[in-house]
Amino acid sequence: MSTGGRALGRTGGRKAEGKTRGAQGAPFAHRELAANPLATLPVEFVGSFPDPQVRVDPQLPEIAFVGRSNVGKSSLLNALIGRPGLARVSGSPGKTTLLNFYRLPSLYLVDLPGYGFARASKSDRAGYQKLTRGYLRTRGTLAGIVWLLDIRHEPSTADREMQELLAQGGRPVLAVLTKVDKLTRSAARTRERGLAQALGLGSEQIQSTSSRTGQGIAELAESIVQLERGAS
Ligand SMILES: Nc1nc2c(ncn2[C@@H]2O[C@H](COP(=O)(O)OP(=O)(O)OP(=O)(O)O)[C@@H](O)[C@H]2O)c(=O)[nH]1
Ligand SMILES: [Mg+2]
Repeated sequence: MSTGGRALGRTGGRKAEGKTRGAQGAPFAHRELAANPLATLPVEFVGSFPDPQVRVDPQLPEIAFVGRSNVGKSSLLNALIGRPGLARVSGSPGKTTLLNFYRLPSLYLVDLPGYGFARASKSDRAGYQKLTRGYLRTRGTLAGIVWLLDIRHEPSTADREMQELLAQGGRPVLAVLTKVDKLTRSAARTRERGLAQALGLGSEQIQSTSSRTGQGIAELAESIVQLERGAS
C-alpha cells in the first residue's frame, strides 16, 4: 500500500491507505474461469541455482513463488503449468533448496526454497533464507511474487517477516491461500475472511487455491498473465 498499491497491505506499523490490488493492474476477479491460460504454453526447466544474481538467458520478467516450507509452492507451480511432475513435490518439507527456474515463452516462474523449516540444520536454514531474501531484495527482473499461505493456519512469525520484506520491496504480490480442498466451503469462506483481516488485505487481494482439485488455479494463472503484461 505504501508503494502505490503495488505491495501488500499493512506491515511494519504503517497504516494502510485503503485497499490495495492483488497485483498491479491485476486484482483477482473472483469469477469462475474456464481455461487456465498458462497450461497450454510450452514450458522448460531451465535449472537450479544457488545465486540470487544468476544470469539467465534470455532476460525475461520473473514471477517468484514464496512461502513456508510445505505450503504447496511446487505443487501450485505444477498445477499452473499443467505438468504434474515438473517441480519436485514431497511429503517431507524442505524439498526445494535452490532457485528453480521454469521458462514459459515470455516469462520465468521461479520456485524458491520454503522458509520456517524447523528440521533443517541451522546453517542450512540460514543459507536458504539468505538465498530467498537476496533474490527478493535484489532481483531486477522480478515482476511479481506469488505469496502462499496455508488456508488452515494463522500467519506465523516467519510469514509476518515475509510480508514485511515484500512490502518493503514494493513489487506486486498475489496472496494465495493453498490447500482449500482440506476445508468445507463454509469453513474456507470463514478462513478467507479471517486471514484477509489478519493480513490487512481486501478479499479481492486473496485467492484460494487447490493444486489437488484445481480450484482457483485458472484465476491465479490469469492474474499472473496480467502481472507479466504490466512488467513488459
Ligand atoms: N490436499 C492438498 N495437498 C497439497 C496441496 N498442495 C500441496 N499439497 C501437499 O503438500 C505437501 C507439500 O507440497 P510441496 O508442493 O512440495 O510444498 P513446497 O511449498 O514446495 O515445499 P518445500 O519445497 O519443502 O518448501 C505435499 O505432500 C503435497 O502433495 C493442495 O492443494 N491440497
Ligand atoms: Mg517445493
